[in-house]
Amino acid sequence: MENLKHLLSKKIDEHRPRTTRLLKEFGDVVMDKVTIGQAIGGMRSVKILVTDISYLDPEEGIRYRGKTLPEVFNLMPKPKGKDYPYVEGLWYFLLTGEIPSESEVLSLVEEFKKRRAIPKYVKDVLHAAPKDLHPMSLLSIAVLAMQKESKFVKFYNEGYDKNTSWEYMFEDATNIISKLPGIAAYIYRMKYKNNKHFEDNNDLDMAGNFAHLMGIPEPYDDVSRMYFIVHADHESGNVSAHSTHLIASALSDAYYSISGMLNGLAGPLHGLANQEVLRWIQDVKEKMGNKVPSVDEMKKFVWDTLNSGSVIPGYGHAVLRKTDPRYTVQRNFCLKHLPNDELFKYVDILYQVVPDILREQGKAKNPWPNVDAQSGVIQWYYGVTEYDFYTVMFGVGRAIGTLANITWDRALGYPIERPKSLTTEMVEKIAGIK
Ligand code: HAX
Repeated sequence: MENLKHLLSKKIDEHRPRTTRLLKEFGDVVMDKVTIGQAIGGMRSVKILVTDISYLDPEEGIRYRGKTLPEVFNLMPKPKGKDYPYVEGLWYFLLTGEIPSESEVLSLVEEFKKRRAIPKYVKDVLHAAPKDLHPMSLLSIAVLAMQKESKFVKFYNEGYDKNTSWEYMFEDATNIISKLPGIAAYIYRMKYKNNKHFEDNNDLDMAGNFAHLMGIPEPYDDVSRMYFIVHADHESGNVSAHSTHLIASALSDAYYSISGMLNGLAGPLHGLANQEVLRWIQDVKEKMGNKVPSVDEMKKFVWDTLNSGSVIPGYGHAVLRKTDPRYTVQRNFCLKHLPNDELFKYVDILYQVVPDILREQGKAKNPWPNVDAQSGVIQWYYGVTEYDFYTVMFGVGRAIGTLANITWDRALGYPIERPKSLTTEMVEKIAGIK
């Protein structure tokens, strides 16, 4: 951990003059213009945020620190005999941009183990919540309950120094990531498995221990490694990443920021889409009397959904204009591990029919599948059939990227966010109609 902090400190020292120079010497250079359509239409495509953790190319998809997902999977150290890398290594990589060595990852694995115990009061809070509360709300509440642990708040209250404030954000962030998988598994077992829990297994890495706490055998540990890594980051402008950044910009600590991030992720147009996909497929299955539909039957079901005014969950994207590489990674996993699974066949037929239908309908700018179209199928196959829970695991993954981002926000001294708003009348004047 000291190695990681030392390297991060060096990277921050090297980076700061770049940001300072851009601000001081080039602060007035125009990066983009804003149209009325963008102001009213969710600020789509306005170039207004700066991050080096990941970049989303509309045609190619996500790159973490300049590397594609297959490159990340290939280059990062893996536990012996496993197909997917240590998730702990991703924390190192996203923070520093350097692929860690095996010993660097192993020291981080040990550090995460030291930090992963869940405070008893968090469990008490979870048990006190209404029984029918959505697991995303439970996760958000659990994170918020831990806010009293914030090292950043203590540092702020005892005399704040902008220069070193990132160190306290980094501490809080590492604590949150270490604890989140255990909290997620606790919520799962509390809600769906008669409140029967397992103890942490100290021989296991973060994802291995998560699979163990969920009570699901191999290769679910590898599924979890893949799942947490593909969901970790998707640039800064999506709802979950932007909420984290926005909340942290008020010098709110990482607990407040991640709790808010989870609330944004819980929206059906964002992270909840993966549960919606499963709910929707179950609906097709029921209507088809449990048989795999023909292409024509599936086309009819897709059109019926669109004509009822609903979106096709798992398809479309605000930035991407091609099949999401996160979809492809998971599709390849399915082709290898569950090619004959019935739900996978449904998803496969949807891949054959939905893009053409969305193109024919002519509304969606991107007719291709996104990350959420495929992920639920894998979870279902390994026994996690409670699809309300899928976004919780998305949230555990997403915390890694967003926490790396706000650690760097503090390091680079990003100020409080405060865009300007206008009244409709002012916009009408700009449009020349008033
Ligand atoms: N099915 C039906 N219609 C769709 C559609 C879909 N999958 N995707 C977009 N459209 C529609 C939009 O609703 C919009 O219609 P209106 O003009 O009537 O409002 C129109 O096409 C233009 O939308 P867009 O510009 O292509 O897409 P947006 O940037 O506005 O929205 C969304 C992007 C991802 C929210 C959208 O594609 C959608 O609702 N998809 C389904 C839900 C989903 O899969 N969400 C997960 C996205 C990935 C993610 O963030 N995961 O966390």
